[in-house]
Amino acid sequence: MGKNELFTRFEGNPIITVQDLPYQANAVFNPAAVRIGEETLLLMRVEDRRGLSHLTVARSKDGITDWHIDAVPTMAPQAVSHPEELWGIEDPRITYLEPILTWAVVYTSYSKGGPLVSMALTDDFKHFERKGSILPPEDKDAAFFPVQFGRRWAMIHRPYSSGEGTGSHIWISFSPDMQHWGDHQILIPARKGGWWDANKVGLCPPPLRTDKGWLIMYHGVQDNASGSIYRLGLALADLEDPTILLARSDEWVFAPQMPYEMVGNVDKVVFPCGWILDGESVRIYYGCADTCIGCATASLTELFDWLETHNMTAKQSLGLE
Ligand code: BMA
Repeated sequence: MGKNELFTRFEGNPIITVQDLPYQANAVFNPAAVRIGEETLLLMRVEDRRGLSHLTVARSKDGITDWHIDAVPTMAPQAVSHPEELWGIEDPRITYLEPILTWAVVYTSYSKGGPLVSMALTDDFKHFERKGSILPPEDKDAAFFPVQFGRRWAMIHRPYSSGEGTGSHIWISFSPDMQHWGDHQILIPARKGGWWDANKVGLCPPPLRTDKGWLIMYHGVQDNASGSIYRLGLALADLEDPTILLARSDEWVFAPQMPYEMVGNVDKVVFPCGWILDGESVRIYYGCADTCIGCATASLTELFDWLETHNMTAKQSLGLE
């Protein structure tokens, strides 16, 4: 890649394709990612040949090669007990909930009424304790923060509003019990006009805790004559009060460029649902064109340096037409 690129793609990309699955499917993409001991675990969205999605686990020692993928879907939709999962479950994000020492998987359930936010808890990524729908349609791209704020859980999500003068913005909400959510407010608005993130924005991986604040990676959608382009930008929220946005990048930081990102089931999409901090290095795991999975790394210091010189505060962005 050019010398100004902050992220370096793994040269063996894509790291996982549908051919790597032990069973037939249409596509594997948009994975959540966590580190458990020495192992990297991906919870991947797999779209079957009916067009419906489920979640499947892949594990690897180095996080890049030699993936061991579950022989059957790890978490399949359960439409009988959970009718909101009728048309599948998609795009998981995983957060380790430090106060209760367990993993929360937040995912999109594709219900008859539209996509909504669902949640399950797990200790082993084999058994999932479903908590059902936690936010109604249309809402997706949600993830928990790992800690509480004033004894309340916090979640970022992306409700959809189609009315004129509104838009699809990133919101933050709070809950005393993980089930009932309130104090909803916009955290990162979609911009307008020609901006790369004018038409929609949505959280990508869960917020990442750093010394400088919660690092947020989000996708921005730009609609043009040939369709939509999904690119990635950065933002930073205050550690103590994540409703305060400290920074937001003006430019995108990662975009579809390689053939496997440009062409697929949905062209020109990069869509990470997980990232892993390894010392100074951040590794994103992303869906490529809704078809396969790629991996890219960046230096955390370089991301912060870049964000400082490309910072456009929330206030300024809100004022932009
Ligand atoms: C979004 C989500 C993602 C998908 C993307 C591009 O709305 O549904 O799952 O990768 O569109 O198709």
